[in-house]
Amino acid sequence: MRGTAGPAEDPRALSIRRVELRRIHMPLVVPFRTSFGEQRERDILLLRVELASTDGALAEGWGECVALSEPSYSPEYVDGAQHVITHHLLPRLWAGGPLVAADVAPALAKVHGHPMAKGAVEMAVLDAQLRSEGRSFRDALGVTADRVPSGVSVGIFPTVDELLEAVQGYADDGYVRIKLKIEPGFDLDPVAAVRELIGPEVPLQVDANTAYRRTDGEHLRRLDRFGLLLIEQPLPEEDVLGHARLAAEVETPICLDESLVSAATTADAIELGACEIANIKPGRVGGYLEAVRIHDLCRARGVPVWCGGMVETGIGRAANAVLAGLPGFTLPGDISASTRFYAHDIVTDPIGVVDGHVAVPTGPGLGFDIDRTALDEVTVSSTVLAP
Ligand code: NPQ
Ligand code: MG
Repeated sequence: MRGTAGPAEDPRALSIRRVELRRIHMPLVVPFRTSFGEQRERDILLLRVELASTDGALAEGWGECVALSEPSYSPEYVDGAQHVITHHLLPRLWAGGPLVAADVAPALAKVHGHPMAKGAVEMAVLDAQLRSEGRSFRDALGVTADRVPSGVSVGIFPTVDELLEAVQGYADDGYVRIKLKIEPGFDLDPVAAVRELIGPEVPLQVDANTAYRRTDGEHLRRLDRFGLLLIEQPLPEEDVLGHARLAAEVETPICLDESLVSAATTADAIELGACEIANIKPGRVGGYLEAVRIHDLCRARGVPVWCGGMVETGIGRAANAVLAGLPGFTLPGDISASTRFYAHDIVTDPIGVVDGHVAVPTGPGLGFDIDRTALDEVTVSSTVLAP
């Protein structure tokens, strides 16, 4: 099941003793509307793994699954992720013996798809492994940055006036880059109004979440006049060729999000001319280790990358802030303060924005500490699994 650099020889190899699958409901401070729908709360699956080293020491690790409650952003959804983890992923890991985080993806490779479910499992193992070694994710990745620039993603509003009010609030919070969600019928006017509001210098970009069609090139070219950093995922995720044609037609750089499901698809999209900038979301690509590989290949090809967000809790937000410290992340990410979405986070030291930046966590593991009381308050179910 595992490659030749097998865990049998790896002194860090750990056995999974127990896995707790916890579902939490987190209300959003304001509804968040995108071209695929409006969300008012987040239904999130967390994994808590207990790993035992050969000398019997136990380490705990947490993973956050970024699947939404419905398959509207990507084919995965949280109930499906919980099912595939329970019935297809964990049984493969139980069968395989001691492991390190790098063994997880190879052990799960025979399961097709389900990157968000796989990524959550790998994340929990990675967190536990690093904690057992007393190491931070920051040190493991060789990140030297102490902080990373923070961007904010702003939803679709019923009126442009309401959008402007929201953007002004985020500008006042200090975010160094604004991303507007767009869709046909809510694009040119809101972008023009926001550009007018914030002035020509503030970095601005848009995200369509697949809402346009190949025939919309002429329309999207009208966005060129607003000096946008990028247009994110205008076309359906399968339409990589359409994005390549659009990139030739529109001056504003085309950035892919939903289309990039692995390092291989990213490399191909770049070669095809469809991906001038890459949004890297660890969950979407099967985990943080694949995300690092995508960072590396984009860097080698001179393609700028930035860290996307899935409205994570403090768990995913901490890990994303570390990842975004890698040198190829040359654009501000969707790593906003926890308070952008949540009144109460489930970690003791939620990500905050100071001077337009978030601190890169330096603590052991992925760099967060769970606030057990806060976590229990939002927990709606818990299932414990063991081999
Ligand atoms: C994106 N994220 O880049 C996604 C889409 C997304 C921060 O814009 C609840 C409500 C959860 C809306 C997770 C951002 C969501 C959500 C992800 C939108 O495409
Ligand atoms: Mg996006």
